[in-house]
Amino acid sequence: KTVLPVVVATWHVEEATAKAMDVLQSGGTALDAVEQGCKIEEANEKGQSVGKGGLPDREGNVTLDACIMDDKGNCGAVVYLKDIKHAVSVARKVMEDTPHVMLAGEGAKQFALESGFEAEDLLTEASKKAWEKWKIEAKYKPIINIENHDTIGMLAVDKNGTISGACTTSGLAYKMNGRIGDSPIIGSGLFVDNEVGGATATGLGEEVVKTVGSFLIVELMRQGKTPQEACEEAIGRIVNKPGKDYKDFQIGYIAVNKKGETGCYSIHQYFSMTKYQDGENKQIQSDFFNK
Ligand code: SD4
Repeated sequence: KTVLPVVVATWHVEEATAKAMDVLQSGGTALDAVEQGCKIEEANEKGQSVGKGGLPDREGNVTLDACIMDDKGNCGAVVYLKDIKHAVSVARKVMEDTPHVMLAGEGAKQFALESGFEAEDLLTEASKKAWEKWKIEAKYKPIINIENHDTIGMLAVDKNGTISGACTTSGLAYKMNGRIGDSPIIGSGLFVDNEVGGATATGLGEEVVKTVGSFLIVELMRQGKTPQEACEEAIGRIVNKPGKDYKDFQIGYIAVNKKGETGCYSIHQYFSMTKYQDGENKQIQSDFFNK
């Protein structure tokens, strides 16, 4: 049974995984595949947690976080990027065209504009309305599983076992101005090691950062765990922390290894992974801890 190539992504994003698989099958690299796949969701205005149409921070700013990592261990990231919807492509440019790994805010935007990206208002009418409604009570509480479509983290393994990954988000809705999550942090929201596999995260970023979740999953796979076992252990590190009330927040992890085996696990129900493998592109409901 053919298991390579394979593309996996967080949540229900079949269009994005189809795009990535298409890139792989037409001879593109795993890096091209994850970038092109993520761009589908960044351009989708209906998705209120990625790219254009993302929900703003509590002051009304839409700020994007993204990162990308290739099979050679190169990586690039942008944080607090305003007005440029394809944050994942800017992250790739940071990786390929600068001596740095991460650019933030004004500097990231300036670099994007100089690289030919177009500025546009990312706050859509629908997101503006949602924010105005939120302001009436202005209670900050991340809601678990807002919808089945959220931050996108994507991993692709080409037919030769070459792995790349990307992660892109507008972060948590109504976050404090200036807040950065896990999604652009290499090792937290995403990690790829071409010897072993890759992992990516969605959910309450603060908790992913505290446990360096994606790096942890890749290291567990290096020690012999399957992607599924590694995701479960990484969720275990979060839910078993003393005094942590995991009942109030969601985290979902997905992982793939070099052979094309995949896994996913979350704290609560309703997390899902989209997987394109062996001619089938489908959403898989994730098993979860809190039963
Ligand atoms: C963050 N992990 O900024 C992101 C948000 C997210 O589904 O995944 N939302 O913390």
